[in-house]
Amino acid sequence: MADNKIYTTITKLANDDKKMLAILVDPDKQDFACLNKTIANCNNADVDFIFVGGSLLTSGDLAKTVRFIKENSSIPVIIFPGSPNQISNYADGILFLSLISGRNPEFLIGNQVVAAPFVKKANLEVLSTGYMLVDGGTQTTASYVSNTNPLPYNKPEIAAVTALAGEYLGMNLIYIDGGSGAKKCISIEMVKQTKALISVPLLIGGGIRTSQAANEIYLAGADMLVIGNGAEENRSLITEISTVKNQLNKASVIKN
Ligand code: 1GP
Repeated sequence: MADNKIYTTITKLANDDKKMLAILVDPDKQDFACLNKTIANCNNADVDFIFVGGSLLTSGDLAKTVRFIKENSSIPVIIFPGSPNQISNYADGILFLSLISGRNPEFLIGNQVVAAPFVKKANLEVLSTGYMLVDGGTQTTASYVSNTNPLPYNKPEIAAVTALAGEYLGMNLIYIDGGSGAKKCISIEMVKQTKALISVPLLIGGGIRTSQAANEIYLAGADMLVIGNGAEENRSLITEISTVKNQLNKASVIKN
């Protein structure tokens, strides 16, 4: 059975008020030349995790992508699956997601039952994650494919209690996501209210395209940011957000 190395690292950093950065690679969106550049950027910056996955894979090959990253980087690779067939034993871990913002039983428990035996065989570290989609101003593939309504953007209190319910159900991480390519990032108020209510680490993603937005979301209480499209559109973003993260982490050492 896989150990709990990744979760131990995440909780230790979050408890020490240290911020983390994950870069999301969607195998459909990056060919290997492009992926090579992304990996180099991650290796040269201070990226904590590389997530791999997509709501719907049409052309990309998840297993080959994971393997290529593992051959070229020592950054832990975590699968962020859109479906039960996105599993690879070359990864270090997997976000075992339940889409708790939605009311579609297939994405709450059905797909998880299908995936469970394959995850066990792959010997991956399993990170139980309450996953919440929030309306980011455009319909995302994730909400379309999962056939769920995202949480309303301006209802931070619903997000906060949904996250709390996820924690009470035993989920070890909460991930609030505007979805890939969201027009608006998750609101500061939503991050603040959720962080105030839960005690497990909080991941925020979707539509983060500037280091300023990253800084604000970190300060509001996110423990980890997940950046996908922004890093593909602007090659310097990984370094810029990693610098912001390191500045905040230095400041937290001084504060403590
Ligand atoms: C999507 O949170 C991730 O699930 C990343 O979103 O691609 O918009 O950065 P972006």
